[in-house]
Amino acid sequence: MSQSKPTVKHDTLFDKPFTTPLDKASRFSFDEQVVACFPDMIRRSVPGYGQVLAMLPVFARRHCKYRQQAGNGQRVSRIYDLGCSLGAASMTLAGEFEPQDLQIKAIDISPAMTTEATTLLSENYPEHDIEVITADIRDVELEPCDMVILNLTLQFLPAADRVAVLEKIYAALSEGGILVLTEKTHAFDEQYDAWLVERYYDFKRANGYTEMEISGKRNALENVLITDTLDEHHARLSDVGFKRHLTWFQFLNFVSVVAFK
Ligand code: GEK
Repeated sequence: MSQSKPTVKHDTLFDKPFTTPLDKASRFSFDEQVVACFPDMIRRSVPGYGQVLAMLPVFARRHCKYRQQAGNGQRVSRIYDLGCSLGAASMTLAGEFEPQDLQIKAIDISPAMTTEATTLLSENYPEHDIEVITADIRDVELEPCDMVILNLTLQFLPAADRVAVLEKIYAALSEGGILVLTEKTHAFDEQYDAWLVERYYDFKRANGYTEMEISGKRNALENVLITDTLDEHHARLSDVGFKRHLTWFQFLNFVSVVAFK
């Protein structure tokens, strides 16, 4: 008796935004539809996403030590999570710190994201001092802080606005504070870049993405997600004043850099 080859079942619910041919033309935006599938999508499409998040509290322990004054007069470590989406970075930090030690300010421009982040963070960490703010990070004033997280966010800003945001972060950080900047990058060398991009698509295939989903997302992100090279990131960090910054993580075309003030 011949047995038919088992087909891999793929839950299309999670990839709804990129599954119809028409979506190829649609511009990517962080709306309700993206929010619904976001945690699954980001884990399956960003190499190292979980590992980078897991290290944030480790870095915070080393570099944040109650420098800032909270409203109640207590000293807290103030951390900004810029472009927080559903608050995964804030959630990871809250899970590793006592409520009285930490003040988190999580900012995102998308109301669909911040509405959901507010619910998730307040349900999971009701005792923690976490403020979720709907705003454009280009417009917000930053209070003095000990750590800033830009996890896959700078890449969505127009290239011309990136320096100003980093200057603002540098000015707000206290001496000894850190910025953790995680980004998708491209390689300067075309051949290397082609190899990295192809292996990145292999990574997505291995995580269950179909060809249509991969090409749909690539088209939707065109002109929305603009990558820099790793050298450009380091040069920009130097330009805004960071004297020391190093690449602590790289997985294919995704990198994370820590910059020390
Ligand atoms: C995570 N950090 O899960 N101001 C504020 N937010 C913005 C802006 C802006 N100008 N532009 C884009 N965003 C998260 C993941 S996702 C990465 C970050 C991704 C927001 C946008 O609304 C979205 O929520 C986030 O930046 C990027 O650790 O989807 O690849």
